[in-house]
Amino acid sequence: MKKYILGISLMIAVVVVAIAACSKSDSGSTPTPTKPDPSAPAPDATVNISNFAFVPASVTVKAGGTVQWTNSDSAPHTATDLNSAFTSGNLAQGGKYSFKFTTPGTYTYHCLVHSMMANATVVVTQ
Ligand SMILES: [Cu+2]
Repeated sequence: MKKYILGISLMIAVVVVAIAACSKSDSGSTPTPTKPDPSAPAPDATVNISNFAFVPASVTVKAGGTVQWTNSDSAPHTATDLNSAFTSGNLAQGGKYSFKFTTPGTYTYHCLVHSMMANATVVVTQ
């Protein structure tokens, strides 16, 4: 009888140790956040292309500021200025494009692939 109890408690001890080891390895495998590329300057404004829309539809930067677009859709998109000041070319999903705006003004742009996508703007202040 004593042997039986000893065996049970030993099994419980093994299970407890296994659970402890498991939860320990879980906390150890917490994914580290992806670090931004240190060689790329941080954008002054970002635009997400998502669900066939530029989000936000208008961003404002100071002259000399950089805007970065990221395509979150599986469909390809472009960010193309109506007056040809800039164009991203086709961005695949996850693709990024940055443009540095040196001249103040309002830049209206659209997607060359999807004419039904609403225009968006970049406002560049002095
Ligand atoms: Cu598009």
